[in-house]
Amino acid sequence: MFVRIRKSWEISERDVTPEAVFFNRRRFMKSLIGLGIGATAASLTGCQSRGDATEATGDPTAGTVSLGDIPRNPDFAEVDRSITPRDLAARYNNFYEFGGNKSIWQAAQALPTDDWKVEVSGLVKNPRTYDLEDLQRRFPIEERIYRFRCVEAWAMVVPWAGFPMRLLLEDVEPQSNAKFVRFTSYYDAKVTPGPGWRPNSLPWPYTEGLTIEEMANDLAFFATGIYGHTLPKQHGAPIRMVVPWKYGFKGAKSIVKIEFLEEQPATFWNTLVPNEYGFEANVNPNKPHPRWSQAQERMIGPGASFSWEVRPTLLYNGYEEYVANLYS
Ligand SMILES: Nc1nc2c(c(=O)[nH]1)N[C@H]1C(S)=C(S)[C@@H](COP(=O)(O)O)O[C@H]1N2
Ligand SMILES: [Mo]
Repeated sequence: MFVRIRKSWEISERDVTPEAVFFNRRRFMKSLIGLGIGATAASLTGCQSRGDATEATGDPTAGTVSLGDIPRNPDFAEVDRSITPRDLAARYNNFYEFGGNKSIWQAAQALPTDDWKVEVSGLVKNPRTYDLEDLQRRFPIEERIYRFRCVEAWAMVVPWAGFPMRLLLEDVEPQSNAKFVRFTSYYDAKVTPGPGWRPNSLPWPYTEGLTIEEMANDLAFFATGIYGHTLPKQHGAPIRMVVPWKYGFKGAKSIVKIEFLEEQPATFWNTLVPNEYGFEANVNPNKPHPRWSQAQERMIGPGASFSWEVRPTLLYNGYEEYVANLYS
């Protein structure tokens, strides 16, 4: 292994990969060598490339389009802390299809978003396949400032643009036996090989799930934009879920399918590590992750993570008044 000196703005390996520790690096290196690309493996493992990608080379929001004047929902016009700078949020991401560290924004540009379709099927009266124009026409877009909390204890505040999931529920009309919803992210092993994530060894595609009641909650949101612009690919273009009272992994990106089901669906993280990533996954300062405390969180900031603002974690990420009734 090479020895390297960490630059001040980098984040230690331990800080950034708690969700990724299960991915077996040794096996990964072997699989790369098997593919005849062993020579480039070192630059793909993340150790070396992380710094390069977070450095100020290139614009991580290039290619996004302004959404113009979007009405801001007055109920979600501010929170108890300042908005995370756009550039920082766009350079610090989890999107494991494209790699196992936070610096995947460049790799994620390979996501093909043309002619996007979202299929809604299963136990609904009106199954539909929406393209982006259909979504725009049917569901008026609004802006909401939400707290966001990753299970890894980093957090941010961002202005999403999109529409409440409830509007889609009303459009497709779930049948009475529909109890759960599964959301599926885009996946094509040719486009998103993910360094080290041998396609067969992980439960791709990325899926997440909610109960119907959770999906109908005021807060549950489909985001098609962020910071007044269309979503950059690394944030889950062109449409992703946002469920701000739950840990970030519940918010599947780049959604292609929504299915209404009778039984609770298996989901990506819950299948991989059921004792660490539960299906419900509500933000809770009093329920530690088996490997770290959830009592505090660090707001994404400039520089190294140890210099970031630390705040106490809020029950349901501060959204108790909206969601506590779901869990009583
Ligand atoms: N398809 C897909 N969706 C995903 C993920 C992922 O790896 N793949 N990561 C999740 C996790 S762990 C987090 S914290 C958020 C991060 O969202 P952001 O990068 O836009 O901040 O996306 C979630 N949605
Ligand atoms: Mo996360």
